[in-house]
Amino acid sequence: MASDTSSRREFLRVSAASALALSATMRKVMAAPERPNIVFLFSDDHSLQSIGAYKSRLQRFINQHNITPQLNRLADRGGVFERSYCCNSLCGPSRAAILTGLHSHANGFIDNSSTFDSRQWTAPKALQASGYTTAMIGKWHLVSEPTGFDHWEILPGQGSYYNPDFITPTGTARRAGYCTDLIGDAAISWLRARDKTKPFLLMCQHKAPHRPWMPPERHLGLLANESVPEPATLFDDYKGRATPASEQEMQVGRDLTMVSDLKVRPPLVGATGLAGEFNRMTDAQKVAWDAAYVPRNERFTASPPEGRELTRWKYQAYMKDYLRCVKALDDNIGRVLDELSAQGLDDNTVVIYASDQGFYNGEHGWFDKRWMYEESLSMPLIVRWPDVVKPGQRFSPMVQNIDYAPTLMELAGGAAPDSVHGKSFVPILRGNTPKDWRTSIYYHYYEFPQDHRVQAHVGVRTDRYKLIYYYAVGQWELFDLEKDPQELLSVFGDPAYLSVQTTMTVELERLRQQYKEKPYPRPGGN
Ligand code: SGN
Ligand code: CA
Repeated sequence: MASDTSSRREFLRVSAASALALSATMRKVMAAPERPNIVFLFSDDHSLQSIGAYKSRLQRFINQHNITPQLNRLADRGGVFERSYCCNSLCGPSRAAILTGLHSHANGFIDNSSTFDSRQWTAPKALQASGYTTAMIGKWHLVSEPTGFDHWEILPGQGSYYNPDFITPTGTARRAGYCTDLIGDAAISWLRARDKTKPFLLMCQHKAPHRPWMPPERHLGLLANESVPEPATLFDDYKGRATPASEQEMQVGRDLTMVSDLKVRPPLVGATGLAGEFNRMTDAQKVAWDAAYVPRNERFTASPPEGRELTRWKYQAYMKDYLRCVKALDDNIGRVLDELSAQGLDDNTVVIYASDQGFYNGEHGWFDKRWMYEESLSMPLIVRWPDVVKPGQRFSPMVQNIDYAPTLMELAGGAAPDSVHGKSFVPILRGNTPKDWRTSIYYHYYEFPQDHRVQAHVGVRTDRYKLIYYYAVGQWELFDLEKDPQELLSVFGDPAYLSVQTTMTVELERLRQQYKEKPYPRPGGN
């Protein structure tokens, strides 16, 4: 009997144990998959040409000088979107499109004088409501206060590079240090202090490398003795295009005249404006700056360049400072990636890197953005998602910033409302591009004449062609991107392109209807 009892006891013990084990397995099988954390690393005006992971005229130079090792690391372990575009190449409008998934006319933030209507649906609000803990750190630029975030600390407007102010729900305070590093610090502090019972969304948004391209002290000497390769179009004559291209005010040679742009004191010939930035510097910072920039200043003063040589001189000054700011940005991308690793979060965190739009690094003779031409239409987009995105993958379907909100929703196990214009690119990340994925994108830029006199325009881009309409002046451009990737010769009106022109014009109208775009304004307003 004794043995009977003990074997019965043993049976009960074993069955109870296996029941427990089974229920644990069942729970695992039946539970919804764990929702990933999302880290959205973002920057301002970061061109594809200045990222080593993107093929470009500058790729070799960037990698030779190790400007973006951390972004390259992210790209090597994740995937790179090669056709990623904005819908309106300006700061606030791009950010509003990202949050809402809507084109500018529908989210109401059409240019930098708009105020974001924070009553509307945004992806961060929806993620927060679904149980994510959410944070917004850095450049916001949407005027109204952030909503949908458990934690936020933002720069006022454009913010400052040195000793910037930050606004938080409790007020505004100046922080000592360099803006890009301070945003990195704040992101890391939040990652450490966050509510660890919830999945998280961290939006870490840098000011760099926005004008006036002020590098940190540690990178002031970077590239000092190098010569940055010039673009083939540095001396573009703007022939072969509609008139707006020749009427802008964003030429490196002619329009980069501010002391803060060129860092020469006393002012460069024709220089205007002294940036408030210099006034925020400590004495020690000013000494470091003088040490770095006095030689540039002296060389300039001793034999001031003229004509094309002046353009070349300004191009070098601009590009070196731009790339020094990119280097500091890259340092801080790396710091956040290291923090994720240190917390053991790599496997279940989707890391996205993007910038609000691309930028001209001297192409067409320009700095700034705004145009629907390739350099400013393009946005860098790199996504790391272990076990889903194959390391080193390159994606070619066309995606747009209106797709980010639905993508964040799908990553978090939800979906964006039907009214949203964008589409989730999660299927693309998984390697299953939907058969009906878009074959054209719609674009609308509004802000004229502010800052750089770029005429308002709408346009459509397909795989091979781009049609642009400057509606206030009634002019068109059509580019064959395969034959003319630099967009130097519009073929609008060329009989050989008549059928392409018709197809593209019809497609532009179709997209305007699909997105319920507003009619073109009548000349003279209203
Ligand atoms: C500032 C810059 C412009 C830039 C706009 C918009 N001038 O006004 O060059 O186009 O911001 O940039 S600066 O002298 O103040 O630097 S955006 O990225 O915020 O849209
Ligand atoms: Ca910008």
